Amino acid sequence: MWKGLLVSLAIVSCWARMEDLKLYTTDNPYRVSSVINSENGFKATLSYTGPLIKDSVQNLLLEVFYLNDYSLRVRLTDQNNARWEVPDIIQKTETEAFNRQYKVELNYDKFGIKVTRVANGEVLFQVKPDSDFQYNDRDIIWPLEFNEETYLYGLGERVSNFRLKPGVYTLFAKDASGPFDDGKFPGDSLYSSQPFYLALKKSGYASGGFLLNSNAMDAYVDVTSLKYRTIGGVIDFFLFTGPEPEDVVRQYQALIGKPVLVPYWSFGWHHCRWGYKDLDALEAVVRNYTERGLPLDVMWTDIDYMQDYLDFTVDDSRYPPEKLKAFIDKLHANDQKFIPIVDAGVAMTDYFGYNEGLKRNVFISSPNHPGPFIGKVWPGLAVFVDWFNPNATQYWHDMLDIFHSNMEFDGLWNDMNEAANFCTGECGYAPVDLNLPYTPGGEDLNSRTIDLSSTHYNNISEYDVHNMYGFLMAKASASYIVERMHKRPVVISRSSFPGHGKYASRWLGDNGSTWDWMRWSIGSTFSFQMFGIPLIGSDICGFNYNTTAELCTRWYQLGTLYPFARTHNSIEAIDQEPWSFGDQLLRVANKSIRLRYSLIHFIYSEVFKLSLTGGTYFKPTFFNYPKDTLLWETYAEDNFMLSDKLIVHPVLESGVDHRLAYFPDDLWYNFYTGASLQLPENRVVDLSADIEDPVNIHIRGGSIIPLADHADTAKTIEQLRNTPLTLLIALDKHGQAHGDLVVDDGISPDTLEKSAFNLLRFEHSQASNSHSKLRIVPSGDYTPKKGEYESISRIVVYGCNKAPAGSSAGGKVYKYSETCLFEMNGVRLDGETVIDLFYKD
Ligand SMILES: *[C@@H]1O[C@H](CO)[C@@H](O)[C@H](O)[C@H]1NC(C)=O
Ligand SMILES: *[C@@H]1O[C@H](CO)[C@@H](O)[C@H](O)[C@H]1NC(C)=O
Ligand SMILES: *[C@@H]1O[C@H](CO)[C@@H](O)[C@H](O)[C@H]1NC(C)=O
Ligand SMILES: *[C@@H]1O[C@H](CO)[C@@H](O)[C@H](O)[C@H]1NC(C)=O
Ligand SMILES: *[C@@H]1O[C@H](CO)[C@@H](O)[C@H](O)[C@H]1NC(C)=O
Ligand SMILES: CC(=O)N[C@H]1CO[C@H](CO)[C@@H](O)[C@@H]1O
Repeated sequence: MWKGLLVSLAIVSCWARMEDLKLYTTDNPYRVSSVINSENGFKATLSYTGPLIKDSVQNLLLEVFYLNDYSLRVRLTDQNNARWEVPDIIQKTETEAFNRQYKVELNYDKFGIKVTRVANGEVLFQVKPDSDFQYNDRDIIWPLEFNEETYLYGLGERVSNFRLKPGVYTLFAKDASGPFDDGKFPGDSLYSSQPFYLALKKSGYASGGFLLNSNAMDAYVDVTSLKYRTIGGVIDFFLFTGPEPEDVVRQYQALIGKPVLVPYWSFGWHHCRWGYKDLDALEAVVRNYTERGLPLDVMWTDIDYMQDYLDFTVDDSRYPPEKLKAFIDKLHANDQKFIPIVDAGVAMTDYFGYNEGLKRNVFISSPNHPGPFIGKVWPGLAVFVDWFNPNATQYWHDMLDIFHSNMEFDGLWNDMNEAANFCTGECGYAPVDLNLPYTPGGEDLNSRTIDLSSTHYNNISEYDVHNMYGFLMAKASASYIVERMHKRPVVISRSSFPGHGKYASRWLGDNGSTWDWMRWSIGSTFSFQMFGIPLIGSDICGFNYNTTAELCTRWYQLGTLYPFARTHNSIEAIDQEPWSFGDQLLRVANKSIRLRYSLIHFIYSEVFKLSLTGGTYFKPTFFNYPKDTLLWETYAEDNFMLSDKLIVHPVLESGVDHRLAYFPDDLWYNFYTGASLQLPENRVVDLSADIEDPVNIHIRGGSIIPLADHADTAKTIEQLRNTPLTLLIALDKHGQAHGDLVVDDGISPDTLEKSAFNLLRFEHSQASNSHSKLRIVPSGDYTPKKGEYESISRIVVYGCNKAPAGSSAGGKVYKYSETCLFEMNGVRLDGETVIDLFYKD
């Protein structure tokens, strides 16, 4: 692919202004030589000329690839020795760049690279020749300078404000759902490593970057810069030019894989709790839902069901096999699903899970003795599957087969997969001293996890792959569901790594039942949307500590709009089932779940589309209005948008019955009444928010949303596949609107490959003053089953300023203040259709 031509590049000997030079004390010791240019990039050699440091890599190979017009890859590897590189994450893409949106300059004398945006000349990033760039064996610094104030997001996982304040952020997977992370030195770790950032400048232009590296690292965020400091691997850096935040996210997800298609049912209501000690308790919960007329789609079970916490086993005495089978059969007969937990640690005891794993040699090896590494989790001593061993996936699938024959689950919950370990390093041994020149997070990396000196198949070191454990476990669980159950995967994992969303999903972990944690869940959800894991949410009402009636009630109003909506609770906390706090919570929980139900076709369709295009569903409002700086500075995370159509302002504090809400400059209608919002000059509106009222939602002018009829009485979302739809049309100022509906079977794993779905496009436009047209344009090959998504019952128009006079479907018409209603007599949804709507002139 390299043409082998020696073409001299524009040499810029000194970009740095004099005052910048003072910022750096180190002199980058690498000199550039042998630059070879090609159509799709260039490569060069970097030779170390600095003082003798044992660890410095002497000769680096620099490779720059123009991946396409929007994405650039910069690789720096050791020219003489192989180093650890993350396998199998990057999607194969055509290398095509015709109209590159970026310009690359290389500094020769001392290594430096500068990438600017062609459109406006702004610096997307540069590594300055006088920066503290370094490439030592176990201490690599990749310092990015943005030249002006830059807002940074991402770099997960953490509980923090969405925008990362200047500070240090550790990327090392850990079972520590830690406290609020404000970047204080030495940095905090959480369950995942997600080394992707989104950068936003005052110009409103966004870019993004991704360091493909699985070693422990710190990210130093500053006002105009970001520095990655990793303890191994290589520099394999990707730049995305946007220019809007949503573009950046799509460009990133095209690289790491678009989100996996999850089943329709996974968007239903999920119930879970740690501490339901026997089958009777699970049965009582399901019965309580039914008796109270509350919908329930998915019942879960935490570690309680296991025999002595052994993976793949069920405690026969507390969950008698016959009765358990009848319980799950009944769930299935009622269109409900069942998800159990499966933990990472396999008990080191004489049982099939352990014995079979030994036979197939699938466990991670100890650095201290021959045989598997021994940690400790819920069952006591435990060993851990080495996902790099070619036997591992088949072992995992075979074990899940045994489990599935005892407990017919529909999805899997993967916990403790950072991997968590109650010992520091190997139990019974001192942790092996890593003797690191630099320690991300400042704490011994062996603390409460697998000793980093343990080894995997082919002598891969845990040191290099620690951050991938949860991702690889979830991937193996997902492939079980796809390959052996022939269904779309629902795998809710605690740890993740880039590429996770292509296979599996997430919840936000063991949060606390506090107002703060409820608020922080919004920013965390935004982050995971960027990381490509749309099916995510936090435990509604909170996990640790005791919730309160008011917090729980407000959390239902917010949480039933998370992409993944589950209540879950710790064994140590007071009850928080919807019936645990009297009638008010019960009423609000019921109404909130049913509000979600009414939106289910919208939710499903919008998240489905992400599997085709990438992008975000539950997003910061500024993703839709990137030029509105007030939205990113002041109002970034007390509100959110669902797709580009609904804006939500939940109540996030105690003791209030109204709240201030900022709206971007647009046309907005009250979602429930259709009243158009009158915005004052500062566009801040005092919204009433009584605790019994549904959460404040406004629909953006120009949107069409399909609403499920009978959401007020359905027992499961499955029933809503077979009820008519109401189309809600919110007009923009030109009388136009559009929206989508995806129709498919909701479960097949090969829907995308076979194109077995219909994407119905709704387009509303004005034909004359008294006549508008709603065009329904289908595309795709799915033939609905009888009754499925059959008809439109009504069309409701927000912003119609005339009285309706009738429609081509001949039904009755009504006018309520600013809202018009057309009864449609069940216009069928098959084939291309045009519906005429008439108004009195
Ligand atoms: C089910 O409801 C009953 C009656 O309100 C209550 O006593 C019981 O604790 C509930 N069961 C569970 C598991 O919440
Ligand atoms: C929940 O809603 C259903 C359907 O509207 C109703 O039948 C039931 O009584 C409600 N339950 C509670 C507790 O509000
Ligand atoms: C896979 O398992 C078989 C036994 O089933 C064993 O002989 C073989 O060594 C294992 N392969 C590896 C790579 O560990
Ligand atoms: C395994 O890797 C370690 C360091 O990562 C090295 O010291 C050792 O020699 C390697 N062993 C083999 C068998 O390649
Ligand atoms: C939660 O409430 C229970 C029962 O009132 C109490 O015993 C416990 O100490 C509380 N826990 C916390 C963390 O406040
Ligand atoms: C605020 C809060 O609840 N933080 C807790 C989250 O959960 C972890 C345990 O999983 C605790 O260590 C934190 O204190």
